[in-house]
Amino acid sequence: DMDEVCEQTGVTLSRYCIELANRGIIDSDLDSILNSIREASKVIAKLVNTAPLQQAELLGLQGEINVQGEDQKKLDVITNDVFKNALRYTGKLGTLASEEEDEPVDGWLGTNESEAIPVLSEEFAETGKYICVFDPLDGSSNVDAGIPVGTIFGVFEEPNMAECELPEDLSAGLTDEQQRCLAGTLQPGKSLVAAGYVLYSASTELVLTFGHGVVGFTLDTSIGEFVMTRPSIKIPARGKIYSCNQANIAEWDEPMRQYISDIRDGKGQAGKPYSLRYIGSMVGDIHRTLLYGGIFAYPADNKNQDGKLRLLYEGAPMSFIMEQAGGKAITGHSRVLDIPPQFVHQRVPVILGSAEDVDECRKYFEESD
Ligand code: AHM
Ligand code: MG
Repeated sequence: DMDEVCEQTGVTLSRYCIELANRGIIDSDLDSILNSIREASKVIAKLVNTAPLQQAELLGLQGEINVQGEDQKKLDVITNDVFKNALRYTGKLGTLASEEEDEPVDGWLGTNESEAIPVLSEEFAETGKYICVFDPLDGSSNVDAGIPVGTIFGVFEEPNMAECELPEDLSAGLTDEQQRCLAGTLQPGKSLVAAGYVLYSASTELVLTFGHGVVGFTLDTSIGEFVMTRPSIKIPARGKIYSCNQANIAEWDEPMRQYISDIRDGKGQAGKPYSLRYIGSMVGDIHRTLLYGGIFAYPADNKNQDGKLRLLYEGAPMSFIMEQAGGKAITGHSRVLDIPPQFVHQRVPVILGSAEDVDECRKYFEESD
């Protein structure tokens, strides 16, 4: 009996998705994709948690790298395979694009990883209706030091090809199928139908939106289920914390430099100095910003005109979550969700967080025009 079980465990992520499907808010294909993401996240949580143990086993007590150690796969490669395989077997996915893949790949057969151009199988073209974009293990350079890392994902619906046109330089030389694959992937964030992240930290947190607000779940490892812990996440209208790699301040655009030094010195609208918190792991920094309020930024700088973070599978999903929680996400001048990507691994400057904080920052950009 469902109620009896839930009295003991709370609402699990799978029950939550089933209920949304029953109410027609999501369809069964999207439910099935979320199932895969949920299962993949549990495996990744386990891999991240036990990474030092696996490492120690390979190294041996003397700390000498043995034969296996040399061809040990990197965790970001393993987690990419975990995520990809989990999604592949739903049969509901047309295309997937990952930080770890050069080009979007066919989610069903998945045999085209090494090809420069994506190919869609006939078979799949009939079943796949969704496109999933993801970064399987963001901040993976932190793993060895036990610092939080995360998975970020977004889901698009396959667009009506009659309505979308690829720019000529992109479509040149591609078959119709290939164009469809690429056009389906290069959608602006405002077309996302779902987005979320998983934070692997003191606890494993899964935060999710289907465009009707933001919900948070925590992995209960004793039963192996994500259980709802935050039924409705709303970011405070203003915070007291800013989060960015301030070591780059000399490289930033003038408005950003001025804004950050003002809030640091208590010269901003709040009239009090802000605190700085920066993990250097986007999912952790954004999770804190979402819960406590404030602002997170990876702005453009002299060396990187588009910042560092990727639009499709980092900037856009996180911006969608932020807006759904009542926050905002801009590049400086424009809304992140409005930007149509020109290529899969495109970077984007991001400034996101509490609505009042982002508005205050945006003024600095407007005044600089
Ligand atoms: P990665 O995709 O190579 O792991 O890099 C992304 C990470 C983000 O999690 C984080 O926000 C950013 O890089 C930190 O960069 P920096 O070290 O330049 O501050
Ligand atoms: Mg990344």
